[in-house]
Amino acid sequence: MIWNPNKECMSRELMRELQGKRLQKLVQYVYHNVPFYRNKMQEMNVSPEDIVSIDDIVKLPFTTKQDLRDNYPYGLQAAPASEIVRVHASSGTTGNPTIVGYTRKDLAVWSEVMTRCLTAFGVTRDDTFSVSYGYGLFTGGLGAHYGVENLGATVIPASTGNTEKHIRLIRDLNITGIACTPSYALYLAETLDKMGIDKSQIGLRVGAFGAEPWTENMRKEIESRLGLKGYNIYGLSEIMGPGVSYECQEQNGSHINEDHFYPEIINPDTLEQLPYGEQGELVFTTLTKEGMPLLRYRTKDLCTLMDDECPCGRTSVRMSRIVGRSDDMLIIRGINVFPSQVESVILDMPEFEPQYMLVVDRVNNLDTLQVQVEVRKDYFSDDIGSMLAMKKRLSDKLKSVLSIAADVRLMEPGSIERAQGKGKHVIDKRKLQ
Ligand code: DLL
Repeated sequence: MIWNPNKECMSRELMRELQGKRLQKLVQYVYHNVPFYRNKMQEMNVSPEDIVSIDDIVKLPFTTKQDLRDNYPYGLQAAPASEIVRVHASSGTTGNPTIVGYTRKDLAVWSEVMTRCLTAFGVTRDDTFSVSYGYGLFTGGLGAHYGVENLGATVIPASTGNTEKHIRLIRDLNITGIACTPSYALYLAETLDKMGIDKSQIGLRVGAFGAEPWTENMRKEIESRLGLKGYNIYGLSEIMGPGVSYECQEQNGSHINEDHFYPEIINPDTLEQLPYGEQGELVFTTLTKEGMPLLRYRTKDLCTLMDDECPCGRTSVRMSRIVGRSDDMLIIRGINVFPSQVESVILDMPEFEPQYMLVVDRVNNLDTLQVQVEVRKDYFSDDIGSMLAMKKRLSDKLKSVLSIAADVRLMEPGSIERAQGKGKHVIDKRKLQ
């Protein structure tokens, strides 16, 4: 099923025309309402009249997270305060949080794009759907919530926490769908085991997983443990929240809601736009947003864009999985390491739980990488020989994938802290020194 074929299946030509028109309007709007953008454009000698088609987007300035911080809290807001009906905030680990204000129309667009996602995942009015992203300042909970209601399915605003009670509700209310982070989905599976409930006793059939990077192996793991089909959903608060892009039944990349969020890939060093198919940093322009519209926002997320035809009938440009964030990438002894590479290796080996932590440190001026990983109960033993052999198997695989040696620490099942929201997989002690 396709929620809005008019937009999701629009011809490429008409879509580009629509994007061009919307960009023109957007540039006029921010030029006249956001001094930050007016100043930037004047510095670059660009006026709103220079923007005629979507290809002119390259003439416009970029926006970074730092710009949002510098203009905290409302400096980039374009709509008057009286038009803002909701505010979300994304917590950074450092500095000011990012504040995002939404007008009534922004919220309607958000519900619409979320409904497109849920429909692509196969959710219908007959489903009972648990939203287990955190509610509150985080966009996950309320963003997904209004999408489910707009679709006409029944929403259970479970949020996170209280997992045993949640599992009883999943069983007793015959909940068929769930939206949560992949980390929380795993935690749910573990709690099911602990409670002695088999997946055949619950009716979950579809999961909308996102808010953090995850791998194909992680998908297989969650699917087999919860007995559902898992779909990727992507988004970020600055641009809207969940619902920027979504997988269809083909699961060959995520369709971008391009009539609202215009994607580009750039080389993060030269800032040049890259052609489809090349990996780089994802950049979005909000084509229709009123509250806090952004021009060419640098997400720091690394991926590729694809515009080949998708058998599902949607014509929108698709993005690959996020391979990592440019600020998540660890440089260890000069080599680029992404936590997702380690996750892939671990999940490929039946001996390990999908629970791991990378601890990076600097000892005698040399970077060190320790990989802590939990051994599954059935594989954990007192036999030192077999444990050492297991450790060596993992060390060898990591070495061949990462090109650097990692010090593997085998941990007891259940010993690494579980996340209910976004998982944490890296402790970089070099930054703490
Ligand atoms: O995480 C919005 C969201 C909520 C998306 C629920 C999907 C589901 P932020 O807290 O602003 O917003 O974090 C945005 O999370 O730039 C990515 O680095 C990462 N991210 C989000 N979805 C995915 C995904 C929400 N499907 C940041 N795969 C983004 C990989 C993701 N990374």
